Amino acid sequence: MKSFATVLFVFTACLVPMSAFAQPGGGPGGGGPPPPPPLVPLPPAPIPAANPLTPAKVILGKILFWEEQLSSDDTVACGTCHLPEFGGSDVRSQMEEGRNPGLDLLFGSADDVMGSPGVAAQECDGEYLEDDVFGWELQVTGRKSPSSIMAAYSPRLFWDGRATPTFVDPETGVTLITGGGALESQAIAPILASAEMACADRTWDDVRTKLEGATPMALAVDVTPDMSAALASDPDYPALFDAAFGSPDISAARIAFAIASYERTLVPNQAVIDNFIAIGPAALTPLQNQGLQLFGQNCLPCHSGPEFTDNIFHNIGVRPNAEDLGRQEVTGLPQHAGQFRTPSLRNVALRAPYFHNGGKQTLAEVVDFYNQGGDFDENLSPLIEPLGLSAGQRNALVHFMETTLTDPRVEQGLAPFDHPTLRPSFRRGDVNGDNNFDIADPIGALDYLFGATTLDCLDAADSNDDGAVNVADVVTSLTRIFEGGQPLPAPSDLRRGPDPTADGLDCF
Ligand code: HEC
Ligand code: HEC
Ligand SMILES: [Ca+2]
Ligand SMILES: [Ca+2]
Ligand SMILES: [Ca+2]
Ligand SMILES: [Ca+2]
Repeated sequence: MKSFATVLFVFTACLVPMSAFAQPGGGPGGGGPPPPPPLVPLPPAPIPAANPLTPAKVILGKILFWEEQLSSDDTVACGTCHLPEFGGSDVRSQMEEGRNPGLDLLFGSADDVMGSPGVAAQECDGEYLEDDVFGWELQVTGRKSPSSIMAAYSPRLFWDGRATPTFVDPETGVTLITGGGALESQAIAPILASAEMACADRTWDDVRTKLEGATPMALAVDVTPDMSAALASDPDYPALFDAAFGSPDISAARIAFAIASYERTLVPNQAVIDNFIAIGPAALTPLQNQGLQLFGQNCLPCHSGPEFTDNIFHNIGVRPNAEDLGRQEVTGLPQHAGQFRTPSLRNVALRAPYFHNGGKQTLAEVVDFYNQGGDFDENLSPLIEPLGLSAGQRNALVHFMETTLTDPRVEQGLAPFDHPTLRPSFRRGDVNGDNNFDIADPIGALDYLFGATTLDCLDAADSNDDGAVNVADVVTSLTRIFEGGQPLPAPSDLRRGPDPTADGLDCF
């Protein structure tokens, strides 16, 4: 057990004896490290003075965050990769479509990363490009998407911290925020990043022109009541920017200010652990209390405080450093090799797979990883060493993370975590939904047409995209399979994506 094994969550909100959390035989020994700060209620997210929170900015930011038209080809919103129901991250990281081949560029080897599909490589005139790695398919990010929820609490963002507290306007070069602006610094990155939302060489002029001509939320289903109210009085983007900033001009900095303001309102402080913070151990079951004690003994100082993170960088031995240098990529310092920012553990149960590479499927695998002192030891943090936990202790720790850290509003997508439904994504022609387009698909369509089966995604069966599924679609598919020619209509049989032409067909 490590030297701070006796360090506990100090609990001050009510008079609980320290022994309630002490490891048997432990106790505040002389000369040890200082105790961690007390587990106090989660404070509001910090707000930089240069970007005060206003309702008009927050609602504009919420609309922008859920706006698929913010991407070059209308297929990806920020929320596509950051869904509350998945803890502010992306369930596609559990699926083959979320696989990035990693450093060796080979799919299926140990350095693969389970990330998030963004847009397919494309010119800004709309022509798709064959990418060296992903071909005609959607490009996939090289890291797992960390949560957009709780991001407001970190002075630096991204796994490597490259989004800095100082926010510089990318269009003018003027420093607009001198501290506390990591969310603003972060928000401008994906909009011009080609793996995430952008065509090649996308500019802020492109983004501005697009938003000026767009009808906000035109592609969204189930727009939230607060969005509808804002759109009723300000039905286009210039009007929404006018309401938020006092003039209708759209700029990168204003987009960033609005999105950051929205993210600062996402405070997930209604988990079981918050009840514990309010009333003490009576809020927890015995197993949860045991898990909390083990957590206090083994997972601090890194996952500390009501944020459940120190927001700094450690190498905990997830992968060989050469695969992803992490913090060293930002600082250039070899002592930072393989260091990544500690994620908040709030809502962690919703967010599998885990770590910057999405390499662990379950929280039980994560706990086993810590129990053996990490998987790799090059430049390993001295805070990581084998823990010697029994199976029962490991189970209690997993149970604690699974059952006390999730805010039910996040899990259920309730306000302020509510959002429109993004359009379902499918591959045209892929009738059986196995993510391949081949002869099994028109056969499946015939089965459907002769009443032998039902289909989950009728849009996929509508091979010619005329809004109806019939024998003409079977012919279209067979022609494409046996004679080649043009890909099927967008999103095409070459890649997944939403249906650009609304119709009465359902897709789940
Ligand atoms: C295609 C998927 C994708 C899209 C689209 C996307 N993100 Fe992300 N997001 C990621 C990934 C992957 C990372 C981590 C990248 C890294 O650390 O290098 C990330 C990181 C973040 C972070 C930092 C969280 C942290 O703890 O460090 C925030 C905040 C965030 N994104 C918000 C947004 C916003 C706002 C948008 C839209 C403007 C957006 N994202 C669009 C995948 C995406
Ligand atoms: C030395 C600091 C440190 C200690 C001690 C530590 N962690 Fe972590 N934890 C991190 C860092 C850093 C990451 C991200 C590492 C990465 O992805 O490369 C992380 C990631 C995680 C994740 C994945 C979260 C996600 O969103 O992907 C979980 C779960 C987790 N830790 C739980 C624990 C538990 C349980 C303990 C105690 C047994 C523990 N940690 C101890 C620093 C630490
Ligand atoms: Ca690989
Ligand atoms: Ca198929
Ligand atoms: Ca059809
Ligand atoms: Ca259609």
